[in-house]
Amino acid sequence: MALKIYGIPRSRGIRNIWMAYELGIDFELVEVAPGESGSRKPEYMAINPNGHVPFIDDDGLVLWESMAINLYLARKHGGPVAPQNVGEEGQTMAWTAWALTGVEPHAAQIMYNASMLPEPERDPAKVTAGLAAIVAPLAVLEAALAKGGGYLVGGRFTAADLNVYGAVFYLRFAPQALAGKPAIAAWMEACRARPAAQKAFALRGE
Ligand SMILES: N[C@@H](CCC(=O)N[C@@H](CS)C(=O)NCC(=O)O)C(=O)O
Repeated sequence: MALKIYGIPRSRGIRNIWMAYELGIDFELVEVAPGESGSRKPEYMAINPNGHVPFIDDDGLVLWESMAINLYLARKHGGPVAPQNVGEEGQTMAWTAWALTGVEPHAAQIMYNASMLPEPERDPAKVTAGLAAIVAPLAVLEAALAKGGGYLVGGRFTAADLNVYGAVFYLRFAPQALAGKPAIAAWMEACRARPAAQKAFALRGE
């Protein structure tokens, strides 16, 4: 088996597992937990000096960054999830960069401070700030989905949707952020209902 995905389903690795299932490719999941018990161990840092998961080794080609990995896998294996032309490729890269810069930092701040951190370490002011910062990007996403027939690129589910979903998904800890956003709600439901998504999230028991 050529492709190895390092990480666990309860990490950003879920994005790559989902993509591998979308593409119908075989992979080996090498379970490395985030942090001291896994991704910060010297033997793992030797292959990914960032100390993060996910990470892939595709027959000797190594990559980190979950969303870049998805772009690579889609480009390599093709099919409807992949960009079909240079225009779609540009749009997919734009949505991916947008998710990473405009959504993920705020959504992660909300997720950590609303739920993931031990209670004494949570800062409600950071949730409030994150919610304020996410208003404008979510308005952009809502309008794009309403205009694009429910998906971001080419009127069908693609790597752009998977990558953006990967960041917007963090807002499940603050459902008020998504209130009054029917296009986003329908899109999230459609993404999550995909057989590949169900198979991936089942690995998390979800
Ligand atoms: N931008 C990176 C972020 C990777 C990242 O921060 N991963 C987390 C797990 S979701 C991690 O490995 N944290 C453990 C650590 O930094 O020690 C990506 O999307 O792959």
